[in-house]
Amino acid sequence: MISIVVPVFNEAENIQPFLRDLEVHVHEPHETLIVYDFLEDSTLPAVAAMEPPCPHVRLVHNTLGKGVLNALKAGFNSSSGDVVVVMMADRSDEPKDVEPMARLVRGGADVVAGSRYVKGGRQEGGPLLKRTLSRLAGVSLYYLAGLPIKDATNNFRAYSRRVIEEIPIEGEMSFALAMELTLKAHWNGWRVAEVPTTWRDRTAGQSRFRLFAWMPHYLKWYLRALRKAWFGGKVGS
Ligand SMILES: Nc1nc2c(ncn2[C@@H]2O[C@H](COP(=O)(O)OP(=O)(O)OP(=O)(O)O)[C@@H](O)[C@H]2O)c(=O)[nH]1
Ligand SMILES: [Mg+2]
Repeated sequence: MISIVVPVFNEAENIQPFLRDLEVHVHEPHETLIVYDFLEDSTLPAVAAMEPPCPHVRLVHNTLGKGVLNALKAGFNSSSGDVVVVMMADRSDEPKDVEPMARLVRGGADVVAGSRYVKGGRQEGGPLLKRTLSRLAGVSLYYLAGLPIKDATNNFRAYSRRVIEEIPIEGEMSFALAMELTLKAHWNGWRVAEVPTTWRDRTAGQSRFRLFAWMPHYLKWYLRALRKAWFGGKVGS
């Protein structure tokens, strides 16, 4: 089964079309874990109001603490699939890519990234600075650190069960989680792969991405990756 982990924060406007679209594109057995932080979240009544009800949906209350990283951890803890896909509720990620990503995991990859920076992948919209830094990070880690994918920062990813169960998460906040898990899997010698994807900026609801507050978290993993590649496995691991 594929567990699709979706963190949500007041996604009332997006959640219904998001879930309907997912059901159109994901035919394999799956569960969709909608992870919310607080009972007043506007996403909850919007899910409850779906007629007919959306199948395969489970609401998960994140009680580990506020924020996306805790929400993702809570989703991982409640997931039971052999493949765990992280996806956003704001319709930025393409549901049609979920099955091809899961297929690669089942074929032996431990991390499969939805990749905007390869042929066939695209990024549409979003703040220029964020886009530029993300692309620079991804492409430079590919060429300078030997990471076998070009998109290090996109959180649209499929993970194998052993990534979820065996890789300890050190990060304390932010979406740098995708980078942390991907690098650690790579350092373990596990297979990391990518599929082209198109990321589109949200058209409804509000972004909560905190570029400057989260930058140090991304930078920490970025520098660790360069140190490892240049000075060997023991430094800064
Ligand atoms: N549970 C939980 N989910 C969150 C939180 N912040 C954001 N999310 C959800 O995480 C997903 C991505 O959040 P966004 O704020 O769109 O951030 P992003 O997609 O990385 O960045 P942009 O879309 O470029 O702004 C969405 O589904 C949000 O609803 C949070 O504090 N808690
Ligand atoms: Mg978003």
